[in-house]
Amino acid sequence: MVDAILGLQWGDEGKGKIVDYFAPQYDVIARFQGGPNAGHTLYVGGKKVVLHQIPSGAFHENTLNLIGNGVVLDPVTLRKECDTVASFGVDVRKNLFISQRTHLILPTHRALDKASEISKGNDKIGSTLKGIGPAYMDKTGRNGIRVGDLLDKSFTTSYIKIRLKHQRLLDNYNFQEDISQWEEEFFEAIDFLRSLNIVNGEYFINDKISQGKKVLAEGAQGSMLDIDFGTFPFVTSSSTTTSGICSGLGIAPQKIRDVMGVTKAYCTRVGSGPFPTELFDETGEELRKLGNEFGATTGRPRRCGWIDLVALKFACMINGVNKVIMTKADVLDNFKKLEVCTSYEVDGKESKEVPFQMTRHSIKPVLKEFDGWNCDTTQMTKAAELPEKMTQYVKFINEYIGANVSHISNGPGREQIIDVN
Ligand code: 2SA
Ligand code: MG
Repeated sequence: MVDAILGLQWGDEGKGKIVDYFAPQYDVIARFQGGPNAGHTLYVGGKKVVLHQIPSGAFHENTLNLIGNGVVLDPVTLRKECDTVASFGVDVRKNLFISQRTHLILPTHRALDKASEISKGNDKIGSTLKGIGPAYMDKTGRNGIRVGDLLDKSFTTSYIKIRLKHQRLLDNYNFQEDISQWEEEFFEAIDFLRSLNIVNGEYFINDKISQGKKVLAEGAQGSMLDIDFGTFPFVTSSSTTTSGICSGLGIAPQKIRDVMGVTKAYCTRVGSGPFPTELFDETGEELRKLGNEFGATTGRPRRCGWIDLVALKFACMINGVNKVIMTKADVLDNFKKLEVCTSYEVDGKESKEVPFQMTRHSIKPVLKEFDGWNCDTTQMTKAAELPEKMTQYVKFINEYIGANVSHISNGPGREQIIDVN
């Protein structure tokens, strides 16, 4: 049996905290896509930890963590992160497993990411510059190197071959950067990676499922950044939606039970691309300040706006979401008025659908206003304590998207989450 937790917006919905909260109910937490572009923030014993490569179950003693084949892995980031979690007493040699089919991010992938972004000028994607796009390009282009290849004698030859190929591309971009330091770190990290549990991920996960173990698939980024269903080309390069779980772990669709979608009570986006409900005024500024909306990986300020129910309903449809977890509801505690987007005006015509190409249309959000609840909800622990106006706000969202809001998170702490079912 497999359940999933994934983002329904443009990432940063608070998946890390939610995975950490549910982790004790599972035996295995598995990442199925993305890479060090992810920034999953958790609080462990009051200390903030941001995970990029290691699944968010790392801090639970009896939970195994799998980096699946659908992930792209930067050995340097992984190594640093292993040191971080080890400082909390976690033994990665006992609870971390890596699929041999996982593709590696090479130093030249990072350089290519940067070169590509520079070449795009104002049209840049606003990538995290972690080498994600180029690494996935080498996977689909059938050039990449996989974790299992590290165990083979031919690894260095394959590395030199692909590096030469990349150098020609970088020359084409006229991009120059000394990556010798990165390479040194990379090879040290490769040696470290060889000492970890490299497994046949498909058998690993399916064996666990047949033994009756419970698996939680942990998504990174969000549905609107999906390579197929997101706001292309302003997306990431992986399948962030439910379908990515099957291809990114090697499990059959019938094995997936609950799909828990995470959404903020408002909306943010980091990087370029369309964002119909974006606020450019002091309300947007207030959301950024109160919500501490800065990239967990890059520190970039996130763009902020009202919750977009058109996009949220679309994400629920694509993912087959049956439970919605609403995070950062407390960030709205002090707003007198709230708005939610119930349809788009696309080229002057009202529509409740996400259009094929958001960028080519002028999209105006049609907004419905709600009264704010204007009280501190951060100490509340039961659904019955929640202010009536918040309940109304959530009820409206619930009915619109046709999925059940099961939990409301009212602060960053592990204990700040309310079961509203
Ligand atoms: P990339 O690096 O190729 O995946 O970038 C492509 C687009 O995907 C966006 N993206 C993200 N959006 C939100 N959160 C992400 N993770 C970090 C975080 C981001 C950060 O948790 O805060 O620290 O800046 C993430 N990763 C990728 C990215 O902004 C591009 O729009
Ligand atoms: Mg994040």
